[in-house]
Amino acid sequence: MTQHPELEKWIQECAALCQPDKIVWIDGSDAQRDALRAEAVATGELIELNQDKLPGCYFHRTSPTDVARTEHLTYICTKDKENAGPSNNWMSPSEGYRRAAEIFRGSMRGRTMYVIPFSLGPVGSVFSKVGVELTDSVYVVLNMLIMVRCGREVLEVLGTDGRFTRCLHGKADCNPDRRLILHFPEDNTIWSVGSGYGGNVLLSKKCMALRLGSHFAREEGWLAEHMLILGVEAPSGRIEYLAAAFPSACGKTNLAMLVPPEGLTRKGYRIWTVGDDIAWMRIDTDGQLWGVNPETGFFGVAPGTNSTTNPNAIATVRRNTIFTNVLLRENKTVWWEGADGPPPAQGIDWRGDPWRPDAVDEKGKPVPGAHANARFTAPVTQCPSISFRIEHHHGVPISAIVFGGRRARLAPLVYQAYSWQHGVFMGASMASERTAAQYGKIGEVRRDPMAMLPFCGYHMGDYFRHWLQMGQRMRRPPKVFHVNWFRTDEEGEFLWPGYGDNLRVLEWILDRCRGQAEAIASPIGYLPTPDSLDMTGLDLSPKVVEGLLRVDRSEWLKEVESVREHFATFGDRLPHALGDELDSLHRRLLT
Ligand code: GTP
Ligand code: SPV
Ligand code: MN
Repeated sequence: MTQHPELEKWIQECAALCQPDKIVWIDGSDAQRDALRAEAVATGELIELNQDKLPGCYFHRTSPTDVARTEHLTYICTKDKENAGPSNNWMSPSEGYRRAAEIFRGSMRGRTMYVIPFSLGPVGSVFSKVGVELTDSVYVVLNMLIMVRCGREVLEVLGTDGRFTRCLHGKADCNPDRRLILHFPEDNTIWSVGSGYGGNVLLSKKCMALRLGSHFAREEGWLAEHMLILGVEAPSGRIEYLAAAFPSACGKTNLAMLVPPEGLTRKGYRIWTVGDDIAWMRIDTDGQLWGVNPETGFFGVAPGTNSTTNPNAIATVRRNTIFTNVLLRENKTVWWEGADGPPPAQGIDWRGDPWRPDAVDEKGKPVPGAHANARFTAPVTQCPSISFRIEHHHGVPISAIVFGGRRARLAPLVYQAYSWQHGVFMGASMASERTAAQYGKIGEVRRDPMAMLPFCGYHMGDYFRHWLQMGQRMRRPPKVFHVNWFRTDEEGEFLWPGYGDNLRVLEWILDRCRGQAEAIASPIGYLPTPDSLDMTGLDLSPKVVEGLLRVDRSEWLKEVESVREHFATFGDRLPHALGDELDSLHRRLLT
């Protein structure tokens, strides 16, 4: 199907290594997609869901040892170890290719190798980057058809000599001991073997759009970030856009699809969803930052999603959706913890075992029906709040950048940076409690700069420098903020209702960008005055509001020491400006 000799040669090399029985090109047509769905249902790779209730929807279970990204098996393979930095696992390119090739060799015998040409960003736009993923998983193909622009139109722009990222994926035996997710930025290549789970295998997503994307972005002077983008339409009709970086499973999808609460709906606010996970942002000819969502699908966390928390997500996943690792009900619909309605009396859990709501394990702990990191894959166009500008070649102008994480204590509901440089410091020092989106100890606080810890493909000291330089190149850089929806009281209950009510905070943020809302200067940044946040219709006591906005100096002094240790890990690649910001924060806390 291709006129591109280099692409053809690479496919032949990969085929020689993996030895598939046949090679099939993905053309992006509905007919081919339908045939692949039917084939996957026939082999049991997919289960067809109730087509009356969930038209076009399918269900897939990954292996129980393959349900989240495996960061400890993810490597950056640069010639010089230093360039991967302290936040990444490193392997030399030669060792990476050698070790992965041993696993790939012959692993596609009896299988088909699919060739998926795809574009991140609107095809033909200045943002667009082309990749080609080779995979032996139909599940991956069907997900990619939702997640990115695929097929013939991409091959056309690639022409006979266009640049593309080489993405090779093989399931092999899905054994964690024989699993590697390798990035070769110097070769524009990604190799992933031994997994069938989302972020490990949909190579357009974290692997290309972020780990390699961050390389492209630094070389070419733009930003590739783990951020949602949303537009807030004010009562006047003006739409302003924010980009927000929260670590995995910390609320990006939810915020991106926010539905205004009663009190603010009356004011006439409306939300437009641009993206829920990844933002690519460039400085346009007007000297301002403009961003796109390079993807076309949502790969969202299912548990906790219901008509109250995220009605737009519920409307989005009613059709043409692939559900992964949720609970299967007898009537071939799906359920997860925190879904609408009571749990079903019985069903088949994410492992494929019979399940009842009162099921407990050997230790007497309740057995969940869905995995905590169960996901839905759905086209963005099905979201009722989807922006009308998702195909716009310039993207949308970004007024504010928001950082956030899960902090039970410390960080107040919202605060604003004093400058771009202070904002970069806030991003570089942010931390969050670990979630189920990656393997590791849940709840442990870890530093996750710009929510990019697992996704920045090069030395993070250099990444911070790049952020600082971007600020200098912009005529009017976005204002920078930090939010925390997860502060708790002594009983461990969330102080803030979150979800739709987060719009109250966004309203303050955008008012600040226009120089309108009131604020008080505090040691950590500008804080809202208690009545500058619109709390109409919310029943929060003054004590709770005070609790949400409090800055505890002794806790922050401990934070300063902890950030100092974190910064020390970047050695002399940490820009001086960030050390200066830390010292300034320290001084402000002491006065
Ligand atoms: P990734 O797809 O892993 O990058 O995650 P994400 O950042 O898109 O997170 P998502 O929106 O899926 O939210 C993850 C979890 O956080 C869900 O269980 C939500 O219910 C919960 N959550 C989201 N927003 C809020 C909020 O405002 N308050 C509280 N308390 N929980 C929230
Ligand atoms: C995340 O973990 O941040 C996700 C899901 O968005 S994955 O695609 O697995 O990376
Ligand atoms: Mn994510």
